[in-house]
Parts: sequence; structure tokens; C-alpha cells
Amino acid sequence: MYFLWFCNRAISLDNNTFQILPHHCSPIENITCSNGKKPVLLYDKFQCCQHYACDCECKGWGNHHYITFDGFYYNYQGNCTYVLMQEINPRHHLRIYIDNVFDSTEDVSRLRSIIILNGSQIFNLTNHNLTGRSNLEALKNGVRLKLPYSQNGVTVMNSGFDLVLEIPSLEVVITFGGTGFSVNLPYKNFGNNTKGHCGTCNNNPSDDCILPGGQLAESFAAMADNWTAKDIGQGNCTVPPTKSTSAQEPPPLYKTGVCELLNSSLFAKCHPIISPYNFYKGCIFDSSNVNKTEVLCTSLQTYAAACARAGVCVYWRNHTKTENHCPSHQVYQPCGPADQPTCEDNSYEPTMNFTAEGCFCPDGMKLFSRQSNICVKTCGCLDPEGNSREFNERFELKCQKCTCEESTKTVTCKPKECPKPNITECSDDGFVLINQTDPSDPCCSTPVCQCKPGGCPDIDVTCSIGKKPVVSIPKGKCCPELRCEPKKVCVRNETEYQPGSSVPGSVCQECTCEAEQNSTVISCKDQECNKTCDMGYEYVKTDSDECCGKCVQTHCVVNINGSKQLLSVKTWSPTENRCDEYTCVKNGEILTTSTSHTVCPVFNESSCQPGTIQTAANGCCKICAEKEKACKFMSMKTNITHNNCTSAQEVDMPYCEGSCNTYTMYSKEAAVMQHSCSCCKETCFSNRTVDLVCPNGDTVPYTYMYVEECGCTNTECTAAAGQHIRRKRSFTLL
Ligand SMILES: [Ca+2]
Repeated sequence: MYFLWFCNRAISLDNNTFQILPHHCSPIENITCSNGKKPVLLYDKFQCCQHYACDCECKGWGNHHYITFDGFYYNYQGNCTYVLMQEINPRHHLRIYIDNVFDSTEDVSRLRSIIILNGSQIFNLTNHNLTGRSNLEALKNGVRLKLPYSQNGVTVMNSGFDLVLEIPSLEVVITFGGTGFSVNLPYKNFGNNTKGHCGTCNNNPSDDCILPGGQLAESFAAMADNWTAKDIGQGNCTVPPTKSTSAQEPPPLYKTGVCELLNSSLFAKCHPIISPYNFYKGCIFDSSNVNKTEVLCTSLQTYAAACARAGVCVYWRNHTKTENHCPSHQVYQPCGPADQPTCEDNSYEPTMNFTAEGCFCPDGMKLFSRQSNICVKTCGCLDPEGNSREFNERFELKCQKCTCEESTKTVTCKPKECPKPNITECSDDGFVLINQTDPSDPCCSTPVCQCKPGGCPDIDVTCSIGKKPVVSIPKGKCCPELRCEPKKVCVRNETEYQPGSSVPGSVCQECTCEAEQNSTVISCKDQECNKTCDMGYEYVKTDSDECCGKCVQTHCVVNINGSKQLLSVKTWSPTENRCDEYTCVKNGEILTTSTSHTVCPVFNESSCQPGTIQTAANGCCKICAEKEKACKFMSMKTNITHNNCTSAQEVDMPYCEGSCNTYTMYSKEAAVMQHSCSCCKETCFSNRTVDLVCPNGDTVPYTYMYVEECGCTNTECTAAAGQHIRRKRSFTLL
């Protein structure tokens, strides 16, 4: 018999003849899945008739709770690597192992990793931290995978709670986390062809407890012990003592609120689809052993995951105190798509409608790519910072000008051009040119002059007299600058004077340093000169270099009978005493007074000719014409000298002596002064000769007049005639 296309049946009548009959399918029989899953409608192998079948999900959670593909619950504490699933007849070359370790301190078995052999690829989903918050890692052939991973028909991602490995071509989904695992196989690929801890996927729990040889085991513990992996994972495992293989009814004390949630209205929508019974059993079991909320929650989490995959999403975590592990850019969802939508999705790739609890892109966003964990609103490029960019978007990033190229879906960047620096050197002292980030454009640096005080020149802190150094840094400058500020002192001739002290000024001035409000001033006033002089002195300013004049002697001072009298430079006699004569004489600058007193000769009026008595011209002595003093002949002897030649002996030399009447008197008759002058002179003489001896011995004759007779001879009156009237001796040499 052959089946041909379109569900026609060909019946062989003989070797060459076939009868074609339409094939009639049996009515589709409704079934109930023992694992609680919704039956799926499948075609038979001829792609002609449909029938219901149950996809398989094997899971383990918490403290060694397992549910086989067909929904059989058991507890098992392993301490080895076991076969979870392998094909009875290898068709897809898929094997799945579980690696348990027994923690003797807490007397529990912990799930360490799930090992998946897909052909020649070995994936290891493992948890490095079995006692606290899980630390999950995915490895392929011993090499850590960067998640999400998608290659050779296998994707591995981290939902935030669990690692999810998918083989879309086989519709296989395996989850693994700190709380447990699940293995989801479609009946169409694996139905009736599995063995191991998960049993045979055929909607018949009764054949799930089978030993590797095919015999039914007496207990699940015995079954599980026999599925140790021979060629992978741990070797030489020792099997821990079996505590219990079936649920114990715990004391009421441990009926915690967490476990009761499973039976509560929270999961009510799921109850008709998947019975919470096994999960409740597991939870109660754990509460009697560990009683940690995290452990108890594994039952809720596993049940919720099963419900989610059955189409009932339960927000259960906010009813417990479990953590939400999502990063800030993602949101928690109890039933998100395990295969998150990405920008790389295309309609040709098979998609899986598998839900997972975890962290997902917010509504309206999707992952940029399977490889990235970045959520984007629009699909374009991903810049180096991990931000999404629209196609042809131009933007600046890290000082580069970038474009999202639509053709390559990549961002190309080139360095941003910066403006040319506006300054190239610093002129002011102390400033050095440094490059500083441009405040208006952090990408570009702009040269600025920055103060570096070490580069300042030394400053000379000396100021001129009267000023003090003030060192300061002016605003906008770098280096300190010296400013000489005036001190509150006076300065004269390079010397400082404090306020209040005297300051030397010019010779004729007296100066003082005086403080004013903010300054000082030298105040000077002319020196006061003493202009009072003694008698006979006068104040005279003679020298312009001297500030004061001096008293200069101008008159002599004479003291006449106790009264002082000034006297000019001349001779003076007091009117009352003409015989005293005072003479003021200048000797250099000094005037001195000399005094003389004339003593008059004895005046005998009786010897005067009557009417001739009068006072002499100086007003001191009385004079008169004497009566008896007539002109007489007198004789004398004398040596005669002429031209250095001298007479050898004295010779007689008579002369005339005596007064003649000489007078001046007022004549009433003539009404004038009448002068009468007569002179005592020779009236007769002779010549005589003597020999004079000269120094050379020569003798020369010398003739002189020899007076023979004397008498009064009238003469013209002259001043001389009157003055010498009494003493003159008259002789004449020829
Ligand atoms: Ca079965």
C-alpha cells in the first residue's frame, strides 16, 4: 500500500494495477494532557490526518523537585551528572544532562548546571553561586558565551531571571536559573522518543520511571540513580542517602502563606489548566526542610512559568518579597517573549512563541539586535555608546561627527574639526599657554593663557625715599607687581621726616612736616629777623644769601655830658665848647671816635692892640693883634747844604722875625671889612759866598742872601699872610 498526495490511498490490485481510493481519517479524538498542557493538533506522518498530542515539559525546582515530561512529580536528591533526556532512537542528536551537587551542610541537593549536547556542540548553562543570588553563565564547548548568543541554529539569552537556550528548528526551549530548570520539547519532534530523568514524552506518566535498560524501576530514586552520565560531567559520583522520594505531609506549622498562594485566587485562572498540586507539594516539602522564602518561591516561579506557557500570565512576585533583577532600561514582565523582538527579525526565520519571566524592553521598544541587550524605539544604527540612531541621522559623539549609514546599518565617524586657535602665545608675565576644553564646545580645546606663578620674574621691592613698596597682583594679571605708595612722611633732600618734625628749609625759612588727611605737606614760614639795632647802627639787608640783614654802623656815638649824640664821619665840635673836637673815623667797617682838646695859649688882653681881640676861626681861642711884638733882626748860625755839598763850618745866617700889624676889622665908614696886612721881612741884604765841600772832596762856591736889616712891609692880605703871622721866619736862599 502506498499513500500518494492529497490523502489518496493507492491499493495494489496486482503488480501493475493500483486502485486509488480517498483516505478517510478517523475522527479527531480529544485528549487531556497529563502534564496540564493544552493538546496540540498534529498531522500524521503522511501529512494527511490530524490528531491531538501533548508537547512535553520536564522541570525541576527548589529542593530536588522534578516533574517529568508527562507531569509526574517526584523528589530526588542527586549528587552527580545525570541524563535528563536523550533520544531512544537518535534522530535530532539532542541530549540534555543535569548536574547536581549535594550540600551536606544543609542536607540539600543543588542544581549546578544543565548540559545540552546538540550534535557536536556542547552548551553548558551553569550557576556559579548556588547559595545566594544566582550567577549564571553560558558556555559553548567550554568557552564563555557573550549573551545574547545566536549561531548555528542555537540562541542563548538571559531573560534577567533565567538563561534561555532555544533551538528554533527543533522548537526546543530549555530554561535554567538559580531556582530550577525546564526542558520543553514538541511532541512532533520528540514524542515517544525520549528517556532519562524526564521520562518518555508520550502523555503517559506511568512509563516515566524506566531504567536505562527499559525496565520499570521500583522507585523514582532508583530510576534516577541509574541515569548517571557516563561520558560527561562528574565521574565517580556517590549517591547520597535517599531521604524521601515522595511528598511528606508536613506538620501544619510549615504551612506558610507563600505556599498557600499557589492554591489562592492569584493563580485561579491557571488552576483549570495546570494543577498546582505538585508545586504545592514541592513548596510544602521545602517549607519543612529549608523554609526560606526564596526556596519556597521556586515552586511559585515554576508553576507561574508553566501557567505562562499555557497562556495564563500571573503577576505573583508582588505578593512575595522576591527581588526584581531588571536593569533600569528594561521592565519586568512575568510572561514576556523569550524570543524578544529585535531589529534583526525577518519573516523567514522561525519564531517561537515561548514566554519567560524576565526583563524586557519597554512597550514600543525592541532589542537593537539579538547580540545587544539594548532597547531601541527605531531601528537604525547603534552608535559606539550603544544608543540607537535613525538611518541617515547625523550626530556628534565623542568629538566625532557621525552618520548612521543606511546601506551598512553602521555608524561612521570622522573627527570633528575645531576652529583655529585665536591666540598662539601669552605676552603677560607668568602666563603660559595651555590647551583648555572649550566651554562652548567640549570637543575642542582652545588655548588660553593660564597663570603659572612660578614663571614670574623677581621683583625689586625697593622704592624711592618717601614711598613704601606694596606688592599686589592686579586684577587680570598673574605676577605680583610692585607699586610704590607714598608714606605718610615728608621728604626733603632725600630724607624722610615724620609728621610733626621740623624739616630743614632754606636759610630764611622754618619748615615743619604737617599731616593732612591723606598726605603730608611741608609748611614753611619766613624766619623772623631782629631788626632792632643799637644806636649808631642801621638794619641793612646787604647779602641776598643771608635771610636776615644786619646792623651796620653808620654813625659814631659820642657821649657829651651824659647825653649820647650821633656823629657822622667828620669832625665836630659842640657849640658850647669849641675847643673840644670830636672826629668820627671810618676804619674799614668800623667807625671810631677820636677826641681832641685844644689848649689855648695864655691870652693877655693887655698886650693886644685895642679893638683887635676876637675868637679864632675855630671858635676856641681868643686872638688879638699884639702891641709889642715888632719885626726884629735875628741872628743864627747854620750849615748850608746844597746838592749834597755841605759847608765846612756853620755860617752866619741872620733872619727877620716878629709880627707886623695885620688885621681885619669892620670899618663903619666903609661898611666893609677892612684888611691891613704887613709882613716882617728883610729891608736890606747882601750876597755872601761860602765854599761847600762835596762828598767827592770837591769844593764848590755857594752864594746866599745875608740879611742886613728887617722891617714891616705892607703886603697884599692873603690867607697865608694871616696864619703864619706869628711863627714865620723869613730868609731867602739865592
Ligand atoms: Ca511517558
